[in-house]
Amino acid sequence: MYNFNDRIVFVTGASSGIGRSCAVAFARGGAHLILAARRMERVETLASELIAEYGIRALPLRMDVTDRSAVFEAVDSLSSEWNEVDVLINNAGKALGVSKSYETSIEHLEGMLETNIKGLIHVTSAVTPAMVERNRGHIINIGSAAGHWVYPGGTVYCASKHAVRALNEGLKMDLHGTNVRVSSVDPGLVETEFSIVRFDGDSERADTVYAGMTPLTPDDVADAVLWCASRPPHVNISEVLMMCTDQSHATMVHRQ
Ligand code: NDP
Ligand code: 8X3
Repeated sequence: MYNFNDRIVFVTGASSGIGRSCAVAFARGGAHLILAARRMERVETLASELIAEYGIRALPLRMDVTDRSAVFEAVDSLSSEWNEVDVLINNAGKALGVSKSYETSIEHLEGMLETNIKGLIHVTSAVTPAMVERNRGHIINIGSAAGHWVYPGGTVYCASKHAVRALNEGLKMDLHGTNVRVSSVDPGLVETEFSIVRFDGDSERADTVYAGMTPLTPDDVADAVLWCASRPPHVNISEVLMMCTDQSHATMVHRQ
């Protein structure tokens, strides 16, 4: 059990999957949580559950990371109880479709770039200056195996996650000489609502992604995030590339 007593942890995309698991894991460690997502009712319910279960503080925050001014307004208006963020988990993200990029709607292509790249930049730019001022903090980006490899049907999603990897590397250099840490946790297949979103709500098709194999769970990824955040202050984990045992490369998945 790691001790995050009284630390402030800000999770984007806390309403589902990896973000939700991160919220639970850090709450178990005693952290206070800012739970951001567009689906407010979900983060409200999660906040109530975590407060009741772990006796921590939790702040549900309606936030669309693609809305630059809304992100800055939300971060700037955090009260003194909440505005000293110790750990920012940039998790909000999505893939849309598996068609060839030139056969995918431009709205879907832009949706991935807006959320996965610009959304992450918005939140990071809003939160990082106060970390630099306090000379402490940790930004943990949820990248992807898709930031290491490109696979057919994932051109723009993979491009967005390659960009996250570059942002992760560059941000560490931007913060060189400060005590603010930057890490990326880059999973392969994780069973969440990710594929349901990718296939526009078609959960039967989403199930086929994980058929006959044992994917990572969102809790597995949250474990890695917690591990990065719990290293001693002089240790910065740059990136963690993790896949389930059944996955050996982007498209190399062992199925029974
Ligand atoms: P889910 O679909 O379960 O969760 C995605 C989360 O992102 C939701 O909480 C959603 O909240 C939030 N989100 C999406 N768009 C926005 C937005 N515009 N503003 C704010 N929040 C947003 O998927 P995962 O948990 O799997 O995905 C989390 C991250 O993990 C993503 O960055 C994804 O790319 C990455 N990842 C996922 C893998 C997988 O196989 N599942 C593997 C590797 C990386 P809401 O809709 O309420 O706003
Ligand atoms: C999500 C994992 O393999 O579907 O980032 O791209 S994958």
